Amino acid sequence: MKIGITCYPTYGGSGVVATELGKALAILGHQIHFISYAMPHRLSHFTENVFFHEVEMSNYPLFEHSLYSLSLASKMMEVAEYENLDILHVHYAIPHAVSGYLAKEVLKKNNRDLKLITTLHGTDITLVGLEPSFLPLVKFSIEQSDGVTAVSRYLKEKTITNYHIEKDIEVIHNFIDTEIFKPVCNRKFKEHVAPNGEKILMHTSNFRKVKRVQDTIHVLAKVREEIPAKLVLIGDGPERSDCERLARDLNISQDVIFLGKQDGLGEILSTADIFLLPSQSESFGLSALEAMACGKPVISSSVGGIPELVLHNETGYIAEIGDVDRMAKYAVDLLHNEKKYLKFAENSRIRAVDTFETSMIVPQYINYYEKILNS
Ligand code: GMT
Repeated sequence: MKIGITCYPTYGGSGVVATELGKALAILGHQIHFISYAMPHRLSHFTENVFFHEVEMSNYPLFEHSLYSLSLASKMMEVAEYENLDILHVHYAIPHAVSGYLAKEVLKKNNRDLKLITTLHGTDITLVGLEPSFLPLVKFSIEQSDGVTAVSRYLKEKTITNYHIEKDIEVIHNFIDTEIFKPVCNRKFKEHVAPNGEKILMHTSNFRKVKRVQDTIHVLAKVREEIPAKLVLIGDGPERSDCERLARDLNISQDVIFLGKQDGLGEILSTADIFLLPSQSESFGLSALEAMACGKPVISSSVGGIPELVLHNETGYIAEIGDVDRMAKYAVDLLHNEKKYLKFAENSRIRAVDTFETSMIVPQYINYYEKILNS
């Protein structure tokens, strides 16, 4: 198949999933054309069958604001036409599904039937898409897509109820390469972060409000009362300064290590003892899956699609949003009980490998593509 993939090229989970999907499809012999304003972050190396098309932005002085959605639609049309694409698969509805719809409709006039598939990832449905000015357009673009997938059952239900959509939505969970994300401890890093053998709590995110990163610092403050521990925070974003301030205010800044954005996450995650994901909203929680693949128990909030991934009392623990006391209790309980800890760690890795490995999920996308092409 010839497939165009559009996604955000930055560090977010939707871009990661889209890029890894494209790479996996290319290895299987499909021709993949990424269309975005920059090269997707995970596409750094040459891969056979993978092509990248950069969306050029018009900078005519009249346009005070970027016309990205239009430029994207034009590029989608161009690539679909000249590369003879069968499918345009857009990740994150806003604005990609609308641009895709435009491209599809224009091509239809030239008797070209380009199938549009939209994958819903999270805040495109649960937050941004609900803004009154966006809602009708998001609903329309979902309804007009030839196929729609959601990364969790939770997100599918939310889409149906929030947008009163009657369309069939296919749930295809996110996936991970468990050969890249696997337990490989980097001793040097561990000694650097926890020189006296302290336990390591870890969290990775884009530091947006929905991630509630501050909760991880409150959890550390409580865990430290019982066990020597450090907190490693990976990523960057709008809440980072506030988190740094909180660590100073609580007088634990020496035990909170901000690493900023990092590549080679697998090695870093492997040095953790427990991964924390206290989000306010999370349609899936790819970062938790990355930690689980590295054999780490996850302590998370009970929101969105996380319970489809983290099994309470098996691969980690789930607490109410903001209940940092309980999260800390769970962490201490696990860190005090080696047998239980090792069982949870093993369960996490097994769950990632058995249920969310790339080779289990990518065929679901291929089957779905075939179904849409034959519809
Ligand atoms: O929806 C967002 O805010 C961004 C998006 C992203 O690009 O990281 O995150 C969502 O998609 C991820 C990949 O499918 C999911 O793992 C995240 O749970 C989801 N984020 C939210 O629902 C907040």
